[in-house]
Amino acid sequence: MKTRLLGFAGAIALAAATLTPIAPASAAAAPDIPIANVKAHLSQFQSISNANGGNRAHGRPGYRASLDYVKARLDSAGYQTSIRSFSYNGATGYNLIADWPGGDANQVLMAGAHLDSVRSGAGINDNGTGSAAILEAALAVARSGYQPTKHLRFGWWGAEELGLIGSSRYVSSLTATERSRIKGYLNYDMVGSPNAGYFVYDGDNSDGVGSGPGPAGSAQIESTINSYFSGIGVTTRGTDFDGRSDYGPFIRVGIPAGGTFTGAEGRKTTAQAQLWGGQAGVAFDRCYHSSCDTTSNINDTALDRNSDSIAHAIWALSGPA
Ligand code: DPN
Ligand code: ZN
Ligand code: CA
Repeated sequence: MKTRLLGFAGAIALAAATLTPIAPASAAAAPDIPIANVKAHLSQFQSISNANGGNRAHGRPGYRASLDYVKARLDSAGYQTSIRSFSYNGATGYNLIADWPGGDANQVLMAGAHLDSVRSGAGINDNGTGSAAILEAALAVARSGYQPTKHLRFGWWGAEELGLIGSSRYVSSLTATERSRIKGYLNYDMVGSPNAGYFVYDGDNSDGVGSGPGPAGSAQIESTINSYFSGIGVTTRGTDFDGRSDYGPFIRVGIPAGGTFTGAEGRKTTAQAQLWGGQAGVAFDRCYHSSCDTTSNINDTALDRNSDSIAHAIWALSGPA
């Protein structure tokens, strides 16, 4: 036995060395999110729409079928899922909440996307993309066996298109204590626009215009997302918390929020086309809220980059502080 020859001082030194961590604790790296998997979910949403009267809207069978699809994938990956129903406009709506077992229940990181479409079409960019991307990020958590410091929760919202109904109902269902446990909310609504911009919610109001800064902590979310994009050489621009998506109910109660967006009916400027490519003077999504928002209405590069940014944000924000 070598230790017998070390003597007292040597044995202490060996014990100290054994107790010294080999490397400082650091967050595990986020996996690459396979774009093919995200697109497979979009194909499923398209098929669901086709089989259910051409949409996935609140109160229509295509909405519930979309929810059942997402829930089944999460259940088989080991998530604890629950369907929260609500009633709106004479119809039953549903949110889907999925919790990844483990992590600190007092520190919750949440990611969400609206799962409903408008009645005019399948809603593949708006918002099959956000729904599919966070689903695939959730499945990547399960595949990698990631055990984050924070507790992870995902939400798919109903009836966003009718005025952020599902997300509002969810937030108002929480007690003050439950709200205070949510340390961050990441929102993904339209992340594959065909004439894509790379927008990140302007948590710190660094541009000084539009809505003010988000709740404290929103700036950190924004910079975490921006660090992913700068690492792949993509310049982002801020987009205001103008209340048009499901982060609205969260920031109203003081929950820090962030996320990405690739543009809706607004037109890409010349400066933006120089920055990102695509067509100046054309809408980011020409099929916004129309019947042509199908699986053909997707910019794969934008969807891929945004999906990877979601994994990056989830891993970075849920790991050791
Ligand atoms: N909330 C989107 C819609 O469902 O119509 C549009 C939108 C998304 C606008 C994100 C701004 C930011
Ligand atoms: Zn929409
Ligand atoms: Ca601003």
